[in-house]
Amino acid sequence: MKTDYTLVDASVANSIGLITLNNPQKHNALSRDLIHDICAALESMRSEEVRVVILRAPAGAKVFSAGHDIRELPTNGRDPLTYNDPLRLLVRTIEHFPSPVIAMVEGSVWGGACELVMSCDLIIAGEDSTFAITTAKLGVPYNISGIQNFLNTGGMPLCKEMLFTAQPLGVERLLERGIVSHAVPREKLEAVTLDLAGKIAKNSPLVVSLLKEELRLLSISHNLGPETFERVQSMRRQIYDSADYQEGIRSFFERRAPQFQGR
Ligand code: LCV
Repeated sequence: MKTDYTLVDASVANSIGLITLNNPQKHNALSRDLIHDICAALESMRSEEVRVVILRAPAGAKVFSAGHDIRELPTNGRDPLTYNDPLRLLVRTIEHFPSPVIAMVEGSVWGGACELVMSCDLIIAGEDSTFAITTAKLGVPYNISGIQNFLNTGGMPLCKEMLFTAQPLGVERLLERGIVSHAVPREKLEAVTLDLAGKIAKNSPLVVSLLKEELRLLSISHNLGPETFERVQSMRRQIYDSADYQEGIRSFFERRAPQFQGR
């Protein structure tokens, strides 16, 4: 199996794949290159007939992932989150991967990385981990399939709080909603995750794969009509063409709070 990636470490043992995000200098920001390596490692594991994949950051990480690489957000009037953007491709790759992907989270999770871990089939988290969906703080018009993923996972009240406040929530809030399956001390995180992965790996991979696809299809069974979708897209275009969008990104790099003007 290919294991020499630049920004992730990948290995397989006992039919369990392990992908470790490994760009600590940028807090595992979900850049095009990091996402490429994650997807390549997943494709390599598909051919290895891996039965479960664990996605993690290095042990002791302060930040699991800082979310979308803000440096890669376009500021020239292009939609920042379109169907073929790396983050969207990664979410769909995980959703369509034939075996369960477990997010083993320690540290803080930001922005699109929340959607990344929520697109995984299970989340096992350290009891000091936090989750922040930052789209409103950064001024980015999140795309509607991403919002659907948050809603399918988190439910309306918690999604509204996370999206409208853009503030980090402690893992206990996600645990009580069942978004996070287990919250454990960091020193137990690896053992609990591997134990769960082992239980899945012992079962019929054909049936587990079928169950994953059945559940995915049922979770997206309600769709928007074309006109409604286009109306939402026109709302998003007004935002990524706005001064507020530019201000949100500029404020991050200038290390100051954004001053949004509502235009
Ligand atoms: C590029 C980064 C990033 C980063 N991109 O360390 O959900 S949406 O719609 O918002 C979506 C578009 C999305 O996901 O947007 C990204 C959302 N992410 C965030 O808002 C988190 C941004 N990062 C932070 O707030 C801090 O970096 C945290 C709290 C993660 C860590 O703070 P700390 O003080 O420990 P620094 O901020 O100094 O970051 C270290 C280096 O990583 C870069 C950051 O620019 C810095 O680079 P330099 O050393 O070159 O200055 N970095 C961090 N996050 N998302 N680059």
